Parts: sequence; C-alpha cells; structure tokens
Amino acid sequence: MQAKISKTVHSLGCVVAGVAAFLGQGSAMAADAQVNVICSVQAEWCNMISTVYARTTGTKINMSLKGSGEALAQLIAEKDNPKTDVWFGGTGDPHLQAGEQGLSMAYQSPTLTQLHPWAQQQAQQSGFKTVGIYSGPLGFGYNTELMAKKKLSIPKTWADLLKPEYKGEIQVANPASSGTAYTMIATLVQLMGEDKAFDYLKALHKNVSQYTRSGTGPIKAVARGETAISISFVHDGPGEKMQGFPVETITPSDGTGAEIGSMSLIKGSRNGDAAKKFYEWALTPAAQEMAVAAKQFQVSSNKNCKSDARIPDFKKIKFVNYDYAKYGASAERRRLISRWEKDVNSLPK
Ligand code: S7P
Repeated sequence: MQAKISKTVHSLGCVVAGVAAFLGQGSAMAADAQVNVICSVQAEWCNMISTVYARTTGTKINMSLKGSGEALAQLIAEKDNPKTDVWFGGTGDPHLQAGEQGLSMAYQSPTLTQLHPWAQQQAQQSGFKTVGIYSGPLGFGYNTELMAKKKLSIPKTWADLLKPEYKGEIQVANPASSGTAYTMIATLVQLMGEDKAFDYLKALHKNVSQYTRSGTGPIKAVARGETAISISFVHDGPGEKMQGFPVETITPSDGTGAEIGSMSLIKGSRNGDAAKKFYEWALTPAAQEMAVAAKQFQVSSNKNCKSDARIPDFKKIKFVNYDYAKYGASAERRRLISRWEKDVNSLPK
C-alpha cells in the first residue's frame, strides 16, 4: 500500500514538473485568481487537474464533480446567476445543449488547429460554445470471473444482450441523468432506426437489473462483481483492471457510437479571464496527458498527445455515422428521453 501511495505521489510530482515547465511557472502565477469548475470525468483525473493547475499557476480551483446530465441540470438551474466558470468533460451532447440554451459562451481558441478534426467539428457546430477534449467508444464491460462462474457467453453484438441467459445480469445508466446512457439511445436509433431501437430497448429492459444514476456506475459494479455485464464507455475499463478487478471490455461488432467529451466556458461567469486561462491550459498536450496518468483512457483531442496502448484503437471498431448536431439538440434529447421513460422505464420487468 505504502509503495502504491509513493508511486502515485511520484507520478503526480512528475506531472507537476512537466506542466510547470510548460507554463514557465513564475510568469503564470496568479495568487488571487480562482476558477469554479464542474468536472464530469472520473474523480482521480479531476483531482489531478485541480492539484497540478493550482500548484503550477497559483490559481485556486473550486471543483465539483458531476456526471454530464447532472452538470447540465445544474447549469440550467444557475442560469440567471452563474456560479460555474468552466464545465470540463462529460459527454458532448449536453454541452451542445448548453450552447443552444445560451448557458455557454462562444470562444475560439488559438489552439483549435492542434486538435483532431472531430474536436474542431464539435466547436464549429456549436458556434464555438464548446470544444472536444477527448473521445471514446461505447461498448460492453464484463466481469470475467462472474461470467465464467455463471457460464455466461461474452456478448459480441447488441442483439446478444437480449439473450434470456442475461436476465438480471446487465446494468446501464438512466438516460434522464446520464450522458452515457443517452449516447446509447442515440447510437441505437442511428443503428436500427427509431422504432426498432425502442423495441430493442423494451426487450433489453427485461435483462437490466438496475438503471444507475451515473454512467460510470455500471462498469464499477461489474468490476466489483455486483453485476456481470455493463453498457459503458470502454475507455473506463482499463482503469478498473489496473486496480486489480477482473474486467474486460468489448465493442459490439454490429456498430457503436462514440462520445466527444467536451469543455465549455460558462456565459456570464464571474472569473472569465482565469477561466479562459484554465481552458487554454486544458487543451495543451501536457494537461491532456494527465488523463492516462489518472488511469483514464479516452483519445485526447490534441494531436500532439502521446498515445498509450490501453487507449481504444478506433481503427479496429465499427462505428455508426453519429450525427452529433442532431442528437445534441435539446428538443431531440428531451423527446428521446421522454419516449424512453414512457415506452421503456414504465414497463414491468
Ligand atoms: O471516464 C469518465 C466518463 O466515462 O464519464 C464521463 C461522463 O461524466 C459520464 O457522465 P454520465 O454520468 O452523465 O453518463 C464521460 O464523458 C467520460 O468518458
């Protein structure tokens, strides 16, 4: 345990040193500045960003951790009196909705040209009210020991998840609170057509033991042996595996969707200048490479980031041609979620 703690402290020290070198330390110090950030990635990454940024710039980060759906709900609630300056991470669809609802502010970063085309496209289609900071595919997580013990076969396609052998064995998040689960609905609608997708979701309902509040809940439940299978972003698998849990992931061979994890500056925020500095920093390779240091394995949006073998290889995955603008529109999200509540969630198991 002691060795593990020292290793973590050492790697944080290396990250701080790297980022300090990037910032030129002294010149970037801003002792009185503060930034209020909603962070929608996992805690270890949020904490690392906050610690490193505060240590290297002197800017205080007040960070609150919230899943994508919950973050959007908070920003809507504080619209007339924003308390948040930056929304960091979380699935891209709610960031697009925040832009559409006038919650975020247009800003064209000079770093945009260093980003992958999908990240730039996310910025352009929102009128520069958000930007892609990472991407990752949706798939299935499974507990290898539990699957073997229960003699369950590994699901390879969306259709496989409907097998009667999986009754009560699957967890997925609730799309009303989770951007991950909304990505699943939008993916299935694009893969099958809307009516067939809802027939599919009704059939899947019989095998789902629990709709969790947060999108990362199901793969954590898989890791801990609380359920055999999850519908999750596959980049969340390696971090659980590194903690010693028997988790593997797979992407459905019939096609899947990917999120464009995004970042937005909040309109009317109190710390606008400090927020822009944080935003610019978050687009640099030094900041984005912290994801891997915090055991998060999305593809970073800055093309100059180092790659890592645990990051899913997009070239090996079959994707639907995800229409981010259409499924990121508020009316479409509301309509699909209320159809899911009415047609699926209200059904008995
Ligand atoms: O690894 C973190 C991650 O999977 O969680 C983010 C997001 O907050 C999930 O939010 P929901 O609870 O709303 O589903 C993803 O963007 C990210 O990849």
